[in-house]
Amino acid sequence: MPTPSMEDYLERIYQLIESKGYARVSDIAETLDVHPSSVTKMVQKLDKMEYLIYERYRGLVLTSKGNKIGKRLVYRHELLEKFLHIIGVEEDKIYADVEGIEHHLSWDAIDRIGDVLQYFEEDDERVQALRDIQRSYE
Ligand SMILES: [Mn+2]
Repeated sequence: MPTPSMEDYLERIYQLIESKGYARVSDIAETLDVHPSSVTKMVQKLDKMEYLIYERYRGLVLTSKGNKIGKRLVYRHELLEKFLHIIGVEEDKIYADVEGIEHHLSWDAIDRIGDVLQYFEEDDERVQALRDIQRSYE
């Protein structure tokens, strides 16, 4: 199992490859706000664990195992953002909240949160009913 920090890297690498077609150490360092030497170290570790293949001058590619987990991690992040949004969390708090909780929930909890998200997405009246409760506390 990847550690929370490894999960952050795999999530970011997957996103970079999705959007740009490649993930360079410098891009990973910049978007995660860490020193490039830390990225190199972590990338070597992820290579050993067979999440990716890293070649110093050619960059890195995710293995199918790395790609699969990267995809799940991005899905999890996006699901939690949608969930916090629909339950009415202030927009400027959502990203940091997701970064804070995403590594600490079981996949079972993620799936159940997905159920609640679907429950609200299926019927806007449910969202409005929730807003009514929230307004009643103001
Ligand atoms: Mn994240």
